[in-house]
Amino acid sequence: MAARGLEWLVVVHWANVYYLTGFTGSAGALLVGGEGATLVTDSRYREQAQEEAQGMRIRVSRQSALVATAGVLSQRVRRGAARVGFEAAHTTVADKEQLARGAGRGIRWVPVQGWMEGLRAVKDPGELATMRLAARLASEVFAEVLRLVKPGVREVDLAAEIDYRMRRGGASAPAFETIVAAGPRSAWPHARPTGRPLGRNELVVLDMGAILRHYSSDLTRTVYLGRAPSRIRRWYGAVREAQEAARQALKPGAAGHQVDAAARCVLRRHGLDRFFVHSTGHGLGIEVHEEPRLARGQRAVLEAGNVVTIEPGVYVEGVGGIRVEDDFVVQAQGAERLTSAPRELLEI
Ligand SMILES: [Mn+2]
Repeated sequence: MAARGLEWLVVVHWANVYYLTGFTGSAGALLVGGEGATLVTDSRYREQAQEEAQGMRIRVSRQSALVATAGVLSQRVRRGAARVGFEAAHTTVADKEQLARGAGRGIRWVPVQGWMEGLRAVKDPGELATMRLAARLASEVFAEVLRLVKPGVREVDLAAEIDYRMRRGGASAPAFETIVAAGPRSAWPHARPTGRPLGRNELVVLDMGAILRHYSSDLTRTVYLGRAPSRIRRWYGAVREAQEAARQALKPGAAGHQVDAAARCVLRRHGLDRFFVHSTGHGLGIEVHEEPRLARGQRAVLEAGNVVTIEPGVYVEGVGGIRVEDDFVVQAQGAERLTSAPRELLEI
């Protein structure tokens, strides 16, 4: 803030507010500046804020958190000419206008981007311990649900079993809408489960993640119902090889695009790169998609303590898709895998 000449900063994105304060309410803003920071929220969250954001200055308002934040600013910025930062990626145009109207004249609004996300990208030992548990839960649920994967079972039934078991295992929610996609629909990377029953000789993609103690996991496995034809085995082998190449490229000092290229290069050698329609991976933490990104054009350099997915895939229209996804911690001595489900092609 000092480097950018900011006297104040308004943090509104829930994940950043949680990271900085511990507050999990869905309506709150953190006003940083003056002699410290103030968590501003509305009267629904009085007790929750006091319990979760201990040791912080908390201001509870009958108005919305945004209006109250603007009110605090208007009182504190009396002489005018204050520079106030706001989260450009998370403040809507309407929110920004409301802030500016309530805070009054004399404020210079400065858009900032990626500050808290940069802090969140490097996990401390406590966060890593939590993420190991979240990854273990997803792996255990996969192992349990595998017994239920058989012809005749509907995609929605399996998705419900996955969600239920994650919750029973302590998850507050799935980290995203669980994907169970069979047959030709497995070629849709983000298919929603349907009432369609699984059939014999089909690929099934299962993509699941748990939010455990506020941190996410993300795990994908692909199974084959029957004895896989040689073409499917070849594709699966190439995807696994691509994942392994990316894992080896995953180290402090490597750029995100280099890890992506390592996976893409393997699939190109197998003539499959045109079927790999998304990026190689993404950061994981309080949000299921966060910094750093493992994708084309990502020049940012990885650091020890980053947690990322590596999830190459091959999607062939009309035939099916294969994706294998695990979660890794970037470490100097080599990436640590957090998810533990078996990675060989499972034929059921
Ligand atoms: Mn993912």
